[in-house]
Amino acid sequence: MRKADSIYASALDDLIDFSFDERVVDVFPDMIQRSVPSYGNIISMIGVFAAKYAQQNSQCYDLGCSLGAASLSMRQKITHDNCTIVAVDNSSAMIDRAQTIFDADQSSRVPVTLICADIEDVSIENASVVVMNFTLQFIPLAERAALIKRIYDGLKPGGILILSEKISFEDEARDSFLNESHHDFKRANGYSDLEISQKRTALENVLIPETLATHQQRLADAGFASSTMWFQCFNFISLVALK
Ligand code: GEK
Repeated sequence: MRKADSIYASALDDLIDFSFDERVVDVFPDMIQRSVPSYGNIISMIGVFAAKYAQQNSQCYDLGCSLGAASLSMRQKITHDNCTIVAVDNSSAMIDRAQTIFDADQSSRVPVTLICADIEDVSIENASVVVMNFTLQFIPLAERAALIKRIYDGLKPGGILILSEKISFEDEARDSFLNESHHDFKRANGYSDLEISQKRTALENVLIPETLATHQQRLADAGFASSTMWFQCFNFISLVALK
């Protein structure tokens, strides 16, 4: 059974910045399902996109893989020969737990290599699909353009980047309506006002959202031929950028 997330359920004297530690790993599947609208559908669609865009003799990357849900989804759908998945996260607690999940997964023969490293230190090469499912938002702003460019350079022609992010809106009224709607969604999933506000404080310096226009301009600047928003719910979006 999924262990319930109650990390922010009681008042904490000292709200330190959010980190993906052992405590978070324990409750991560519950936390992300109850916090990210349509998380399960997004994961399923990553598999569907990978089935279409993965290429023979290439690599698929899952950058900021957490417990490897996107890699599992890709693994179950990819049918191409000699296609491998490289899943990267800089939280050793996440990678250790993900390793036990993949060791137990018999659903496919597509090899998955789990790497505990900063995304910035991992070279991206011979890639047909790159996934950043709610990860770029944790990368320092000043480093995002270079990372996207490196991903573009590492993709083969016809390859895609699937980029999912929490975003902000220039229009203040729209921004607060969608933020509030997201908080309503969390309330409906059983989070209390205290949990919502403590989590927001803990994420404040860690998760930095940007506007859709900023993301799309950065993708265009890197060279992507197109970027299409295929998913939006509240302030959560996912794009497919095509090389
Ligand atoms: C999913 N994609 O389930 N290098 C490597 N990993 C990082 C870095 C970095 N610089 N910064 C953050 N992370 C997953 C969900 S969660 C999103 C992604 C969320 C990792 C961090 O350790 C965490 O596991 C992940 O990115 C973000 O589809 O929790 O909102």
